[in-house]
Parts: sequence; C-alpha cells; structure tokens
Amino acid sequence: MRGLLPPERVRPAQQVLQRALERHGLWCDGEWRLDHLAQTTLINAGADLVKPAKKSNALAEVITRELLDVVTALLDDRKFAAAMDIPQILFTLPNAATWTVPHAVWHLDVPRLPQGGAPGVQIFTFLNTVAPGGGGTLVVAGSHRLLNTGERIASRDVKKRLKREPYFKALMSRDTGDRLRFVQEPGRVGDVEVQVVELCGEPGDVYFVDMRMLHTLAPNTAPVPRMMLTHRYLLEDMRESIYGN
Ligand SMILES: O=C(O)CCC(=O)C(=O)O
Ligand SMILES: [Fe+2]
Repeated sequence: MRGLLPPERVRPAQQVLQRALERHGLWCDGEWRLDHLAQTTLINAGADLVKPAKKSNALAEVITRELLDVVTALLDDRKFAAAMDIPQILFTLPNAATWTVPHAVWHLDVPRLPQGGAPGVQIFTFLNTVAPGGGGTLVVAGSHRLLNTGERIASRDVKKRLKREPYFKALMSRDTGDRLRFVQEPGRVGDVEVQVVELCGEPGDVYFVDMRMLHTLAPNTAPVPRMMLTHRYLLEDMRESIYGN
C-alpha cells in the first residue's frame, strides 16, 4: 500500500537511524558520506552500525492504527499480537556491483502449522527510498499456496520439500545461471504460479506478507544504504504451535 504511513511518523524513525550513522561519519549534513567505506560483499553489511537505534521508540511509532486495521482485515478479524515490542531494522550498506537473485538464505520465519492458513502477517516498510537493486527483501509470491499439507513443517524442511520442484531446485541451486529470470517471469508449481518479488518502495509504503511466504535478503547495488523496517504479527491461536515443539 503506497503512502500508508504519514511522513510525521516515518521521519523520526529515519532520523534515529541517521543519527546512529552520523556517529560513524556515514551521514553528515543531510547527505551520505560513504566514499571512505571499505568495499564489502557481506550479505548483512553494516547491520551492526544501526544496532544502537534498535530500541528506539520512534521505530514503534511508525505503526499506525491504519496499518493495524489492514492486518486485522487480512487476518479475518482474529486476535493477533506483535511478535516483538518494536519493529526490526533491516539495514544493508551497498555490498554488490551487480544485482542477482541469491540462491541462499531462503527461509520462513515460522514453520508451516497443522492448522493451515496464514499464521500471521509480516509488514515491511521503508525509511528511505529502496529502488530496484537497492537491497529490498525478496519474497516468492505464491509460495504460501504450496505445502498446505496439514502438518507442522519446519522452515528447513519446507525448503527441502520445495527443492523437489524444478522451480525451487533451480532457485536455490548455486549452479543456476540466468538468475534474473526469477523476478522477470513467473514459474509454475502444479497449478500455483510463483514469482520472486523485490520489495521496493518509498518511505510510507507498506507491504503486507503472508508469513508462509519464502523470502531472503537481497544484495544492495544502490549507492545508498537499504533502510527498511519489518514487524511480525502472529495470530494468538497459532503462537503456541509456533513456539511449542
Ligand atoms: O533483510 C531482509 O531483507 C530480510 C530479512 C528477513 O528475513 C525478515 O525480516 O524476516
Ligand atoms: Fe525472515
């Protein structure tokens, strides 16, 4: 949803990150100063830099009534709660010269549950512009429609089972070339259409993601850091199954 969060909620959160980066000389007088950074290809490059900001109340303030209303509707008016007190910072320094769809780190944050349906909704939003290639999270649209078997399946076993399908075997194999095709064209698993979607956007935009969707981190080929926030909302009656076992 474009522009769901008002600037007066987003700006203080953005500033909290900028202040943390200012202490490292990376943000100065309203501009990025990244020239002196050593080149890196670490997948979570710079994540430590914003750690001092992670308990800031400004991050919590980004969540509005309007956002929670959307989560409520998506979860059919059932009771849910946030998995953490404060949204989590997703931060990546520029860390790649060419952009690709990674073969690794694809995962689910919660297992598949016997109850079926969405166990919760994960929101993603942006504290600066995240352009294509700029490190936005990658999500396999349609993957929530697969493996709804009525069993509990841990994330790594979901991956193992998905890899039996040619689409996911190719996606998660280091030997697959031509990897841009995963974002450029849909694939098919049985009668389910799947496609990798890059979460790009502007401050205030929000993505709502079914927590059954396979996702991973992306390389950041932009000249600026990737600054996103995520928050996870879990259905009350699923929490025990998620954390039990
Ligand atoms: O850093 C990212 O873009 C992905 C992080 C992730 O897996 C998550 O927020 O659940
Ligand atoms: Fe995740």
